[in-house]
Amino acid sequence: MEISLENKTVLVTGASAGFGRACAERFARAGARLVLVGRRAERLEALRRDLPVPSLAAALDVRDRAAVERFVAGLPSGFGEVEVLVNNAGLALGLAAAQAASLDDWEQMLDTNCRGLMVFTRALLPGMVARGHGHVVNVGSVAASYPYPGGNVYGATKAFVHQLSQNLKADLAGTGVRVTVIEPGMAETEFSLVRMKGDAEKAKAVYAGMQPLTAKDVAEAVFWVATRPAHVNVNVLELMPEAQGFGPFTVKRG
Ligand code: NDP
Ligand code: 8X3
Repeated sequence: MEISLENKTVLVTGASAGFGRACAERFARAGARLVLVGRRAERLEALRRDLPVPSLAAALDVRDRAAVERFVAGLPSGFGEVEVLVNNAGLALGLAAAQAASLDDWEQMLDTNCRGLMVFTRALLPGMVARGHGHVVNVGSVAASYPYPGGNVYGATKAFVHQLSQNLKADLAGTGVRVTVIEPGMAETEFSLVRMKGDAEKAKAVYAGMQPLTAKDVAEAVFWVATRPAHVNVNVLELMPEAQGFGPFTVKRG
């Protein structure tokens, strides 16, 4: 039977924009209680006010391990028993070739996309296992599997997310706790604006002349995996715009 998330707590990281915000709205439509995490407090607060369900906004940088651990340990009653963790906060910074890329950008991607996800997961798993149910939904990317020029460390962080998700599944089999990695292709959110360091024209050009995925498309996928019957674990769900495909191998001649 499809799982009901009514009155269950769903914690979404990166809820101030894009996929995270759309996930919060989707789960709220099903009556879930929401914990909204991100750095931009006003955005989270505005979303919290708009949601028709009990929700909690937490301005938190997922890179701050101590702050995340404190936050999870201090979740108030009614929000402490997290049923679904959507590890979505993440970013790509730049498209420079490895030999020219910024090491600071690389570190920020690693700390956000990998460490942040790791700390939230580790903090919430013991409770899920003790209760005998729960679901960790990690947002990966097609960049985990298909390399492209300038993808370097971003793709590597998403390969980490893919492999960690599979290894979590290996550890958690039989505990009642499920693990899924959702791996989208191009989707129009603030992702490219962040990657292009605020250059709106460059960001818009990424989606010119094609129909990208929307945040809602991805949120539907997250919601779908989280509401499958309890005995069903969707391990990996990869989705792309119809207009996106795979590049051929490049060969530099001469
Ligand atoms: P957005 O830029 O629209 O949203 C990213 C979210 O992550 C924001 O809410 C942002 O909030 C949050 N975030 C970033 N850094 C931190 C941090 N240090 N601490 C807390 N929150 C943080 O992008 P998307 O919605 O597109 O991206 C969401 C996820 O999806 C990312 O992991 C991304 O890699 C992945 N993805 C995106 C694709 C795309 O084409 N859009 C495709 C495949 C995967 P704030 O700035 O307020 O902290
Ligand atoms: C984001 C999708 O193709 O820009 O993860 O890497 S892509």
